Amino acid sequence: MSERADITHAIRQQAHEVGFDLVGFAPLETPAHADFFRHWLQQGYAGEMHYLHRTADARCAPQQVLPGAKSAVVVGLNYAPAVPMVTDDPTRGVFARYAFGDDYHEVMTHRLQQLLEFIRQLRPDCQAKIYVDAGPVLERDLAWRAGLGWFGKNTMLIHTRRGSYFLVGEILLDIELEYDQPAFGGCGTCTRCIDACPTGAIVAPYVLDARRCISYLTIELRGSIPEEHRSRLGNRIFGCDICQEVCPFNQPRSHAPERAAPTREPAFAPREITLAPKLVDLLRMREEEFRTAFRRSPVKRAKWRGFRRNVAVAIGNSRQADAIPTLQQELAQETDPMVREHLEWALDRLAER
Ligand code: B12
Ligand code: SF4
Ligand code: SF4
Repeated sequence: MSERADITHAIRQQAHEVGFDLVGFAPLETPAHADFFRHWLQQGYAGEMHYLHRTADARCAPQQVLPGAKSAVVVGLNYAPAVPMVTDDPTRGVFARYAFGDDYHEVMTHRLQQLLEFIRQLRPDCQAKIYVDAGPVLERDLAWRAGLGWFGKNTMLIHTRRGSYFLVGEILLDIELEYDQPAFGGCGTCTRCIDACPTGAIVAPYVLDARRCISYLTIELRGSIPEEHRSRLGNRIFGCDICQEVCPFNQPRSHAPERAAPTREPAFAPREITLAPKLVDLLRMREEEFRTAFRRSPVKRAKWRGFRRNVAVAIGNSRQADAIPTLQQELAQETDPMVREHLEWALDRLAER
């Protein structure tokens, strides 16, 4: 075996050793789907995620992100929880699975640092950069190129045997490695995710209008949630997994028991508060309690006011008239006009019933 093959093999083994479920290797080239990404931005589908526009050039030229970079080690970490999801009680909030435990940015960055230490034992002088989600990298394209999964019509990266409940991170390196083949697979004639999306956010196969996606509306959007979408949010208060829940590649089968199998990552173990909490209890939380409950959790990204906005909408959708006094109490003390407007909307909705 060549030295390059030896190093690649050793990194692959170590990546599993430090806890990653998937690992692959890609050359750093212009992303195959760069033009699609630019077209997507031009259509306005990114909404208020201006950082995607600002970093578009870097995303389409990953070689520039680290001078001399040649390769990427791309990893996937399974986050499927071991506990069953409760989604059908409208008085209880539903968090996206990836937000049940600790923040994956921290968890994966820490594990990638461990992996990089190992790589530096093999190649002490190599230059490297670690990214998890937040870097100027088209991660799905890179992970596809590294063989981790193919693109579903819901735009998720899907691993044929494991499904799509995995997160992506990478180490860019200035050394050459032995590269994997791009992932191969497809949805066939299935359209379940497109049919199930409550807000019609998958506007065509492989095309997601983020402005309509519940994940964007409950996490990224800072201001008011457009009224036309509020009733469709149901009880999803942080992110959304519906287009993954219905996907056949996330249903375990005898030939693919790893699909949606529980994560091995202890940091992703669910916090009590993320397991079907009562919506009225969440609305009664004070800011300090919110900060404590969601310290080092992805949920803090929504910020206190965004979180209250989301909970108010879910209560409005809950048909629970006995939530009216709580809404009134919260309205009496709420000073933020944006949150007030959502509390009023919820009161109106419950009064209609
Ligand atoms: C912005 C963003 C969002 C936005 C927009 C999502 C979107 N689909 O574009 C919002 C806020 C809505 C979002 C939601 C979610 N996100 Co997000 N998000 C990102 C982020 C930061 C950038 C994605 C991006 O550039 N979008 C623009 C589109 C055009 O690019 P793309 O999604 O990469 O899609 C590629 C393919 O579709 C391909 N392509 C295009 N057309 C075609 C056509 C064909 C035929 C084919 C084969 C391919 C193909 O080209 C595109 C460019 O590479 C990435 C992290 C990163 N740095 O890349 C995470 C990321 C994509 N998100 C992730 C996750 C987990 C989620 C959620 C599941 C969270 C949740 N539960 O709420 C949802 C899923 C919603 C969904 N169905 O996509 C993971 C996905 C892992 C995976 N297995 O796919 C990522 C990679 C973060 C990570 N580090 O793990 N997200
Ligand atoms: S995450 Fe939810 S809202 Fe977004 S595309 Fe999937 S099903 Fe639709
Ligand atoms: S639900 Fe069907 S169409 Fe959607 S991603 Fe899964 S296999 Fe593809």
